[in-house]
Amino acid sequence: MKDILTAPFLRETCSTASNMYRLGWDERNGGNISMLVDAAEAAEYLDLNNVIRRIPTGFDAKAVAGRIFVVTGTGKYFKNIEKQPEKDLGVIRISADGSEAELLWGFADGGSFTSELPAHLMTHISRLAADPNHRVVTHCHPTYTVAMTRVHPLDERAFTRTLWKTCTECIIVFPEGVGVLPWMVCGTNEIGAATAEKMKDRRLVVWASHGIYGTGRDLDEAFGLIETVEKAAQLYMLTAHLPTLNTITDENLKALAARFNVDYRKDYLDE
Ligand code: 2HA
Ligand code: ZN
Repeated sequence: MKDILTAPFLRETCSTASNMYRLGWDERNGGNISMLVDAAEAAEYLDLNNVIRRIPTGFDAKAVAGRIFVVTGTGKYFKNIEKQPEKDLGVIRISADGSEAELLWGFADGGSFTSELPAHLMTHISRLAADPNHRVVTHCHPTYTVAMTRVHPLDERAFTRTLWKTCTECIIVFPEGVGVLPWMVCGTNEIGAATAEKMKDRRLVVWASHGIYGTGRDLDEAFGLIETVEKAAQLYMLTAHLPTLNTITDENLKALAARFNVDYRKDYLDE
């Protein structure tokens, strides 16, 4: 059996958490990460028959029964994950009936998975239906994105258009646009279901006055999506109070989409 502390799925989760912390997106215990791990890969590092503890999921997660995830712990600080992954991360498998998480490794101080597990698992279910190669869900509190939700209308079309028009990369990186939820109580099945609904045809959902969810086939994709939204939101917040002399027009956006061959959300641009 190989040493799990050398497993790429664990090392990449640690380094992503550190990056997010250093960018100021994960104050205190803010943010969470979950990533699907192939059973064959997990079996190189873990005895999959050895369940350490069983933790109720709190909702019906049957759609991902038997799937294995590495997931951040509740109350854990992203700042510390790289130094103590065995306490701050867990490797869990969803039980056959979807009601329990079977702990296979981690949460060594008796801890549990993130309070946002419903939003994570429901989002995994939505994204897997859209893309069988989907693997990662990340949540964090990027400063300018959250600031933007305080001063910009939360209408998804308007919010996406502002981001697309703020810097050139946006329509290429997230042509499907961003979903936006009004403020809701976090950590609940309700916000999980609302997030997952929007994730059926998007990889990004903003939570007003809270943060953002980004998903992808790997940690780089999920991280890069959030990073691109945050860059645009920063540019917006730096300039929104000044007269706008230049912008990216709808015609410009169509030309970009054609040049980079991206299937953008057509009704988000004017005729
Ligand atoms: O885990 O970010 O949304 C702390 C949070 C809750
Ligand atoms: Zn949060």
